[in-house]
Amino acid sequence: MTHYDLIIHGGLVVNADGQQRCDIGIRDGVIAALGTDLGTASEQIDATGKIVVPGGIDSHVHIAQPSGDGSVMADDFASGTLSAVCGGTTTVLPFCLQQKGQSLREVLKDYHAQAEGNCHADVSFHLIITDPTPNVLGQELPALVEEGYTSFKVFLTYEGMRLYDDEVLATMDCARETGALMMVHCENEDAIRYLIGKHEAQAKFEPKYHATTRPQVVEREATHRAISLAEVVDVPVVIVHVSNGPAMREIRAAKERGRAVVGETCPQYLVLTADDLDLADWEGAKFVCSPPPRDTQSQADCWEGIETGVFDIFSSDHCPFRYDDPNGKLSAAGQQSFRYIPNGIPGVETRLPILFSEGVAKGRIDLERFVALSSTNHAKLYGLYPQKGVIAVGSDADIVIWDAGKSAPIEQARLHHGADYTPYEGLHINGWPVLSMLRGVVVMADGEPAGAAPAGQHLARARSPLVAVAQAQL
Ligand code: DUC
Ligand code: ZN
Ligand code: ZN
Repeated sequence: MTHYDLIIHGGLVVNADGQQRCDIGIRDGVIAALGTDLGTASEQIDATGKIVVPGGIDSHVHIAQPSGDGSVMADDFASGTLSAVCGGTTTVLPFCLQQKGQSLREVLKDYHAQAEGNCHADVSFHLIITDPTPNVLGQELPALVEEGYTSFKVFLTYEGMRLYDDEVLATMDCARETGALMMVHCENEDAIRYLIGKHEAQAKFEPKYHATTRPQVVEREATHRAISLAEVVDVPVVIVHVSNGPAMREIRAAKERGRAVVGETCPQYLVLTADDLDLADWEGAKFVCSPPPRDTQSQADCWEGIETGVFDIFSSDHCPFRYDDPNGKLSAAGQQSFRYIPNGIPGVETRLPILFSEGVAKGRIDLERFVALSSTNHAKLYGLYPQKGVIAVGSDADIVIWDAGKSAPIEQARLHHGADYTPYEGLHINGWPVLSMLRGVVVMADGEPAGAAPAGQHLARARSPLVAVAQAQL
């Protein structure tokens, strides 16, 4: 009789392409069998009445990312990845931010040193390119793409980090040459700077003005431009953290023209609005992120994007800062003006409960779409499939068990990130992950860390199949 290290019994096993009630046999951290009457096992988990899905993949997180203004991120790799697994996410893709003048090797060395031995989830890095010198584009990136760093992001906003259009084109050309995947943060820096100047001239400094200086149109224009520049070079492009209907429709139109454009949205654009930035006593600072949360119409438009397939991936954009902290949202400068409030909110642990509760429990998406948006599409897009993103024989045993009947509000006291607040405090959630497993080892049980030593690994990634398709078409 076949023997396994572990069998998960009786759950409803859901993949992006279907569901079945079956047992899962796991050996050496890998899924070894699916079916019934599999044999014996050293350990058994009863998942009767529960939903069993591939471990979540969050392909957009920021961990231990330095900022030029002295603010300090609330999560290091230990707390950020522990928070991830407690929320049903077993693989994260954080960004390594190149500072101007820095070599990419230097950047990676630093992030790897911080991550090594500390991660509770598997990790694979994207790069952020802020200084696309001939050496970076001609030497460093091609070598790094070969080594498995197969995606990079550029900013169209933030003085000191944004790229100008000619630099974006050159970077896209490098992506095309090397077969890497480009991600773009789409907001028009010049328009934002103009609006900030006007606001400050009128002594408008409160957090709520973060939203009015970054209106929808600056995102829509930059989204249109990023898609157009990608068309000039003829590369696929990922438009990250889309917040509203007009930007969503730019992506839809491009897809309809046959362009390889992928849209990503995030929880903050489904359940927060700009009104949250208007809380008294500077509490609106807790919600400062870019693009900012919009309005209820934008929420509905983002849902439409999810339901109709304009958005292929759902990520957290976890970018945590403490609130009541001189290195966080309430820094000396941050209390003076919205423009200096550290930009980003925590969310790696709450991403999937929000998508499950607002999406599956409310009947907006089915379980298969939940799996696609939370795991499978990330794995496919970023070159991790089928090692990750699917419950199949041969795949890593990264498995999460969900209890659709567990009902409780999000509370800071129950989260595991390093931030001192959650922007989703009190949001009622129907359906919580109750067990997370990374390569066959239980890392979270009943919402709490299971006490396993940090065993997360860094994953070198294959090229995105999207790039391969685009290259084959040339
Ligand atoms: N962009 C991100 O992707 N995350 C945080 C801040 C930002 O501008
Ligand atoms: Zn961004
Ligand atoms: Zn981000």
